[in-house]
Amino acid sequence: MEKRKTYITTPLYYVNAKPHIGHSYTQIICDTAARFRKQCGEEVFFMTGTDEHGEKIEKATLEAGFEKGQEKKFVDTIVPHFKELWKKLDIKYDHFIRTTDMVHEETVKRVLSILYEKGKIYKKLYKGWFCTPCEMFWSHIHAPDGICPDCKRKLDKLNEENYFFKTSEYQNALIKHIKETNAFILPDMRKNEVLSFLENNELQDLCISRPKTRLSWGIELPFDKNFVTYVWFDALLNYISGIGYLDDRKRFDSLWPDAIHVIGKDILRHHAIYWPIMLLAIDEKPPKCICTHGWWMTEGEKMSKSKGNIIDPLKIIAKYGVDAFRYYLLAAVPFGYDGTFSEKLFIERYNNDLANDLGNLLNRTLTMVEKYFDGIVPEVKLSCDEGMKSAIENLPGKFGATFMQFDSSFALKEIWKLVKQANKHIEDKAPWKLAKKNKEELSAVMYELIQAIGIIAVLLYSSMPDSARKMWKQLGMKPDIASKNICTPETEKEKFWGIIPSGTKTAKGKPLFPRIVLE
Ligand code: ME8
Repeated sequence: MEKRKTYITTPLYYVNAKPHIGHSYTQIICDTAARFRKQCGEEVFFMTGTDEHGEKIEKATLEAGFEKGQEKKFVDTIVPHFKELWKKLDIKYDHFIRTTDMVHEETVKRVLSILYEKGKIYKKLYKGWFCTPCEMFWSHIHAPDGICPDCKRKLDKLNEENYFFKTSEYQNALIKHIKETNAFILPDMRKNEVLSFLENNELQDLCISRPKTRLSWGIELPFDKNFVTYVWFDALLNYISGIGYLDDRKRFDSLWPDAIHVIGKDILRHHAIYWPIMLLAIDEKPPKCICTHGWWMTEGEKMSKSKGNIIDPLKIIAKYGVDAFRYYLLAAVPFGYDGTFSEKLFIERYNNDLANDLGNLLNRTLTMVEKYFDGIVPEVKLSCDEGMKSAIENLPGKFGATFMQFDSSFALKEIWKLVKQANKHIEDKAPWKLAKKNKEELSAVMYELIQAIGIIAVLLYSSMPDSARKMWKQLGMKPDIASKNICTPETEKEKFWGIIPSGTKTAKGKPLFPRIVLE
């Protein structure tokens, strides 16, 4: 059997338009989690991709001037925009899956056949509400006023024969699973939301088809060529089709037990209700964790392609750099909550956290090591400052505990506590005065500051890979920072003290975070 690996996924984004800050956020969370877990010695497989079938895409194809039947040609023009942005954002995924990939289409057909043969899929006439933008059916109980409970747009009336999946049979099994599985849905407020929905509503069977008379761009049902598969039923299966469910069971078994889906709260119900039920119905386990973040808003509204209020991440990156952008998204909002993106807020945080706090600490310290010790990290004869030492030794543990739960904002705050403590240490000790009277104490202070920056760089690597690498280089360190193992047992935490050995030749470079001056 292959060694077990942590398997991290993003949603598969619709290719009806270019990606924006919201999509970037999910990608950055996943990339950061994958990098950090690798630093902790875990093996990780990180998958992302695109959702390419369904009504939205068919409509976008025609709007882009392509003809009906040319959907694949259209999506082929959009996918590179996603890949280009992920490259610019320094997103290191292991596999990019497209729902038009052959192995995915075959997997969807296989699962449909299994469920059909098991008697879990049946045909009936559907009369009721349908939300075209969300591709969701709504009963009169959930939408008595004809407005979509999710996107608040007007619903369409539908009267049509379709295939349904017996979702309702699994309602109790799912409630049990959610209650009994620790950290299945994160954060807790989302778990409670799902449980309350399941405990207060009778699940409706899920419509899993669309008649070809209405939609032809999709995967044909293996048991009825007059229908294509509902786009969500198709897309959710990517999480297993991409890791060998159909063609490489060994690989699948090594990855599926530790599957973590990172999603936005808009698609929680699909992931926390329909998806686990689909898996239970084919005798597979639900994923290990569904990790749900909030929304980026602009002017009080969710940023979304269909509302046309998006901010282009490429413009922000071009102006301020990729790591500043990554840092802002990861630090500004506690995991699970909504955040407002504005350039003003971005600049404020950049100037405070990166230019003032971190940038100053790095520049001042390296300048002093250069000035007082010819750029060489000094030997220390005195006993060191216990406050600095214990803050440095305890930081990785504190940071890791929250970071593993995806709370990057909280975890980064822990780093900034040390940044501020180190800056205060400089003010308190006034090395420029020590230089005149006490070289031994000066050595100790410089050593302490360098150790603080060393551990800060290592812990920042997953969030700001390029800047952390540059910090590491300025500290004079040669081996790749990505390979610096940070999850050592509690008993070994003193290893973090001395992470930058005495005698290392530092190499102060250009300031990493120059202040942004508003015109
Ligand atoms: O829903 N704030 O694709 P999608 C934060 N194809 N995150 C946001 C966001 C915002 N304003 N807008 C989008 C789909 N996102 C389906 C998924 S998965 C099997 C199928 C992010 O292109 C967030 O991760 O509409 C959200 O869940 C996802 O993009 C929706 O992307």
